[in-house]
Amino acid sequence: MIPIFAVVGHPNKGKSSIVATLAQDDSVAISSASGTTRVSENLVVSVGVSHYTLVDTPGFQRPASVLKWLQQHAVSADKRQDAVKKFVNDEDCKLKFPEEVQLLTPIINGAAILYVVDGSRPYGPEYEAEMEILRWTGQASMALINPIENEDHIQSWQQALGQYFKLVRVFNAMQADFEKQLSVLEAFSHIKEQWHATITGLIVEYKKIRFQRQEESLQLLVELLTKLCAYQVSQRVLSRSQAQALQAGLETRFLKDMRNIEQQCHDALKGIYRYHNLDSEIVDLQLEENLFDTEKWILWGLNRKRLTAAASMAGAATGAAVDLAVAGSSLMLGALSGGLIGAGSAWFGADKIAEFRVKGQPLGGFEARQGPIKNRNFPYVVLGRYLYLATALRHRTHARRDSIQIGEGDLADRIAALSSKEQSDLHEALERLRRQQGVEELRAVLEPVLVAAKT
Ligand SMILES: Nc1nc2c(ncn2[C@@H]2O[C@H](COP(=O)(O)OP(=O)(O)O)[C@@H](O)[C@H]2O)c(=O)[nH]1
Ligand SMILES: [Mg+2]
Repeated sequence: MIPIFAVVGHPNKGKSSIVATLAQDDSVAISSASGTTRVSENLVVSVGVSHYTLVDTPGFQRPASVLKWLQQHAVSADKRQDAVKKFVNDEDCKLKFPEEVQLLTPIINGAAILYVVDGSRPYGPEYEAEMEILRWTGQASMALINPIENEDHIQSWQQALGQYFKLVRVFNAMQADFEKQLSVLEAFSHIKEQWHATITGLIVEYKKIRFQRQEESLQLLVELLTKLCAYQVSQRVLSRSQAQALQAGLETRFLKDMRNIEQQCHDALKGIYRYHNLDSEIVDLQLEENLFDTEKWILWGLNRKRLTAAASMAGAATGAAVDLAVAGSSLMLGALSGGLIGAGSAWFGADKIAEFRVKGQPLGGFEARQGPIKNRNFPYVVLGRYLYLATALRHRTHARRDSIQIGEGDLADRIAALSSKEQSDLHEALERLRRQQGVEELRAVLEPVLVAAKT
C-alpha cells in the first residue's frame, strides 16, 4: 500500500508550501492569496523506485458548523468515524461545506494527516473544532508548526496541539533541511505500522537521490569547465583584411556564446535539483575593483608560490611569469549584459581576455578566430559561480519562490578548506585547462571542492 498524506489546516498557513518542500517540486502552486487551493490535489511523489502521495487540500472554512453537524450524527465515540464518512458523502454537505468535504475525503479514504499551523500567530480556541474533527477521523496524524514570521507562539501551540496529536514538530516550510524533511516521513513509519517498510524504503531512496544529484552536478561542472576553457569561434574568408574586419563580430559572438553555455549549464543544474520555475541571475562582480585584480588569486590561494608551482607542473614554457595584462582582467560574463556587450567589451579589455588571430589557410583564404580564453582568473570565476548555485540549490526548499542571485560565493574559503594536495591539484588542473592541456582526472580533482559544501 502506497503511503498517502493529506496536508490540512487553516487557509494560508503554508500547507501548499509544505507539500512543495516534501515533494521537492517547485511546480506546486503557492499563493499569498487565501483560498488558492479549492479542491484537494493528489501529487504522486516519485523518489527513485519508490513513491508516495501528498494531498494538498483547501483550508478549513467553517469548522465549528461542521463539528456541530458531526455531533448531531454520532451518538457515541464508536460512531464518530462513520459520521465523518456520512459527512463527506452527503449531498447537502457538499454544497454547504465544499472545502471541508474536499479535505476530509482523502483522510476518510486512508490518508494520514499532517496538520499545519502558523507558529507566529497566537493559538486560539477556534482551532479546536478543526483538531476535534481530525481526531474523529481516527487516522494517524502529526502536527507541524510552521513559524511563518517568527517563533513567538510556538510554546502555546505545543501545549494545545499536544492534546490532540501524538506527534508535534516545528517545521519551517521555507527552511526545513533535508534531514528535517526525512524526519517527518520517519515519524510516520513508527505510528503507521503497515507503512513501515515502504517508508523505510522511501527514506533510503531519498538519500540515494541526494547522492546521485551531487554526482550529476559534479559531471556537469566537469563539462562546463572543459567546454568554456576550450571554447572558440572562427570564420573563414578570402582575404586577410576581411578576416581582420571580423574581429568585433567574432568577439561579440564569442562572449555571448560563453554566457549562454554557462547559463544553460546553470539551468541544467537546476533541473537536477528539480527546480523548473526558478530564476537565477549572475550578479555582476564589483567591476572596477575586480578588473585588474591580481589579489583575487591570492584570495583563491593562488599566491606567487602556488602560481609558480601550478605553472611549472602544467609545463609552462614561460615559467612562472605572470602575464598581468591578461590574467588580471577577471572575466565577468555576467557583466556583459545588454549594451555592455558592444560598447563595453573594449572598455574592459575583452581583447586581453581571449586572443583574436588571423591565420592563412593551406588551401588559400584566411581564418579569423576568437578564443579560447586566456584569463587566469576565468576558470575560478566560473567555478565559484557554479558552486554558489549548487550550494544554494542543495540548501533551498522548493517552497521558496524568490530568485537566486549568483555571486562569487565563498570559493576562497572552500579552497582553503581543502588539503594542501587537493589545493595544488585543483590549481594545476585549472591552469592546464586554461592552457588547452588536457586534464585526465578533472572529475576527481573537482570533487572535493564541490563536496566541501556542508553536506
Ligand atoms: N516567510 C514564510 N512564508 C511562508 C512560510 N510558509 C508559507 N509562507 C507564505 O504564506 C503564504 C501562504 O502559503 P501557502 O503554502 O500557499 O499556504 P496554504 O494556503 O496553507 O496552502 C504564501 O505567500 C507563502 O509564501 C514560511 O515558512 N515562511
Ligand atoms: Mg494551498
